[in-house]
Amino acid sequence: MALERTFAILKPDAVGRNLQGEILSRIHKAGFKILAIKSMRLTKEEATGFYAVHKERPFFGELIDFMSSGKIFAMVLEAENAISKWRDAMGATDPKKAAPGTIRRDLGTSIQMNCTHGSDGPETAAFEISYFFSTVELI
Ligand code: 3AN
Repeated sequence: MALERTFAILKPDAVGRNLQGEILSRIHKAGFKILAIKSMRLTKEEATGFYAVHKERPFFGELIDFMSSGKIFAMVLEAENAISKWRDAMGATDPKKAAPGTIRRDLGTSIQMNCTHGSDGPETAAFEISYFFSTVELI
């Protein structure tokens, strides 16, 4: 199995609660390599472009407000089966429904404030990585 890359975000709720160290430690223990990482605050326009696929959903406005409300950590993670492996480590979108031991179950506080984002497939991962990182940042 070839190495795969996925895109991850530590959302404003996680950074605001100073959970970066805890979540990065889980990422290392799960066997990912952090290929690239940056801390930034998204503008509403940048968040809207990132979440464009969700623009028809009823929570879109709230999602954009939340994702631009504070600093995030954006990351590219590398591992075998990185996309599904990171989604497994995060757990279900709703922390109440996420399996015990997952990041969202242990640290998330609501379906919106669920600490982390992860790409849901290879095409999404390619788009999301290129939205945040240039080729030279991924060498
Ligand atoms: P996931 O991030 O688990 O792939 P999606 O793609 O269904 O979940 O949703 C994208 C993001 O939108 C989620 N990470 C979550 O923060 C937010 N979200 C999803 N459903 C709701 C909801 N019912 N109310 C508020 N925010 C939501």
